[in-house]
Amino acid sequence: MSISLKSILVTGGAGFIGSNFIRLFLRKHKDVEVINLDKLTYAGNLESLSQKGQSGQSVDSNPMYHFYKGDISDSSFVSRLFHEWHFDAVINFAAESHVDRSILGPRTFIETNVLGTMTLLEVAREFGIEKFLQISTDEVYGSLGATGKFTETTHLSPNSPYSSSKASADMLARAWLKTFNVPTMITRCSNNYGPFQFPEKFIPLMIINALQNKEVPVYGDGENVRDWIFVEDHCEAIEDVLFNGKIGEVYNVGASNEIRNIQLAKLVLSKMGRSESLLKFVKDRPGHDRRYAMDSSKIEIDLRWKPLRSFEQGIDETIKWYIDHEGWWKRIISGEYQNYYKLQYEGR
Ligand code: NAD
Ligand code: TDX
Repeated sequence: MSISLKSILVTGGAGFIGSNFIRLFLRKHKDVEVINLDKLTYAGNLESLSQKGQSGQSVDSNPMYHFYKGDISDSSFVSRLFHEWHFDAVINFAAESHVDRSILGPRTFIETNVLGTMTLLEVAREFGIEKFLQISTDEVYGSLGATGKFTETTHLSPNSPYSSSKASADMLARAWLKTFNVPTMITRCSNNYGPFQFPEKFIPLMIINALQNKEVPVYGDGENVRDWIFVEDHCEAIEDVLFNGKIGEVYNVGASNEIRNIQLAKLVLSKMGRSESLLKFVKDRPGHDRRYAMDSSKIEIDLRWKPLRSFEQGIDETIKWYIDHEGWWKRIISGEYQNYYKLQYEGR
């Protein structure tokens, strides 16, 4: 069912994927008000919305864009926003998103990813909306062996506090549709990479460490496989699901780019002209999922979405972006992130 929209609530829009989504959405939909609700945790960065995009305009100078600092778990705050804006749709990106942090401290993952999602669903139920899109992940399916791919009917078997909180949110989205008729849909995407990704995630971490001639930590034997997608391809899939997705459906999103971590690390170092001697094998992540691979044929057939970037193009563009935006990541790594980095890597 295609819908027409006047205003949408985007939660977590100051994060990596949310900020890329808002930029793309405002470029393509000039008559829709976009309201960004973000708590600005360590991962939220308003600078990601103040940088000029392809159009030469920054998101935060666009009159159709509005920012509110707040917590998706705060029901009275969320209610006030709904009251003010009468949203047609909600896209819930807001989450604690880093697996390693969920191992160090799971509580905020449950508070935001589970209770926060429930709060949004409850308020959406009270006010009524056309669509509620829950942004989920391939990690809810657990880990694959050497062969096979996740489909939308694969059993959910999350293995980390992060993925179990995301699987819980997916179940809430399902239950609020079945029980209360809140019009939910879910997208489950594979590993994203691209501009504005927080430097603790593998690809930006490697690029930034290589730029500084620092070691690149590879967990375990480096043979874990991730299925990488360029962030704008994911954002376009979300846009397609928002307008044309069917209520109650789950859509897997991936670009069929399975790469072993060690192979990826060597590729990034070689593209950056750095020696493989920077690679450092470190203690493995507890419960580290071995392999992810997505079957995206449903969204490709039903909504005619397909990824537009090859991995080669996307990784070159990403490396260039981090080289050209040194100020963006240097301001992050000189702040709170320092403490996390020490906690995470000391003793590995
Ligand atoms: P991110 O960590 O970069 O951004 C998360 C954003 O949510 C931040 O701006 C943060 O401030 C905000 N936030 C956190 N708690 C909040 C709260 N209680 N209330 C309001 N805002 C809050 O994450 P990301 O990589 O952009 O991921 C976005 C979404 O996509 C997440 O739901 C994640 O699970 C999902 N996802 C990510 C990937 C990936 O590879 N990064 C892949 C598949 C799905
Ligand atoms: O320093 C590192 N060394 C390393 O070997 C880091 C940070 C990661 N890794 C490995 C772990 C994973 O196998 O690289 C792979 C990718 O790690 P992350 O970038 O931390 O991503 P991942 O754990 O796969 O989760 C990501 O993709 C799915 C996002 O963080 C999630 O939000 C998303 O749901």
